[in-house]
Amino acid sequence: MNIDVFTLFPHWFEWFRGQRHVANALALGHALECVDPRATTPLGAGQVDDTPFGGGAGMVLRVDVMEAALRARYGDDPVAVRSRRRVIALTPGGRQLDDALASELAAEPGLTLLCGRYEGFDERIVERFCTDEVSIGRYVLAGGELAAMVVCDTVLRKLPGALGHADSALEESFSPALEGAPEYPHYTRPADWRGWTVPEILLSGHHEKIRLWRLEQSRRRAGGT
Ligand code: 6GU
Repeated sequence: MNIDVFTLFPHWFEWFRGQRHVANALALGHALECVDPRATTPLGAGQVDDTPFGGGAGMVLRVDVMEAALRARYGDDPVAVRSRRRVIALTPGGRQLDDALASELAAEPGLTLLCGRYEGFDERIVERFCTDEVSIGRYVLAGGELAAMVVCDTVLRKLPGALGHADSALEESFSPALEGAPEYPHYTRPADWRGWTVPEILLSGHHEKIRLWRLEQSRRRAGGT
């Protein structure tokens, strides 16, 4: 998997790249690279955005600037790039990210994430260059960078080998293995702390009963029973 993040703040991702599961994924041969549209802007003085037609607050990322950045990266018309690669605009009003979308994206060979700033993108960027619009929730962030990190985090941890334990990403909250429900509760030592004891079943060594108990707990958390 190779992920390209188009952002005006590439250095923000240096911290993210150091996270254990991200570093693991990169060591396995996956790539996470940042592209700064300011580096290839056809405008003077590093300009990348402009005031909105029709008036209003804020600045809008220009379509010519994003075209130049995408062309420089992929050596092709961005309109053609999107027919061979998932190109995602991070927007507050996009398709809401969930476990199913994360799994779908994790199956792609490559992802391009476009981070908007200020008032966001000129709509032609989204309409002509992108395959998807993704949001991480119904609230507004100052820019797409944190959302892009959230997408990268949940996608990269699904790649084989990114987590320490191979099964960690299989049976977790919202996964098909748990019927889309939240995960069951976990406990560790001490088995008794201030009289707060651990459910006895977990100490029984009875694997099948434990499996069924966990599934029931998970269903209960989903509001089932
Ligand atoms: Cl993807 N971008 C911004 N700016 N705000 C958001 C978001 C994305 N998802 C939720 N809020």
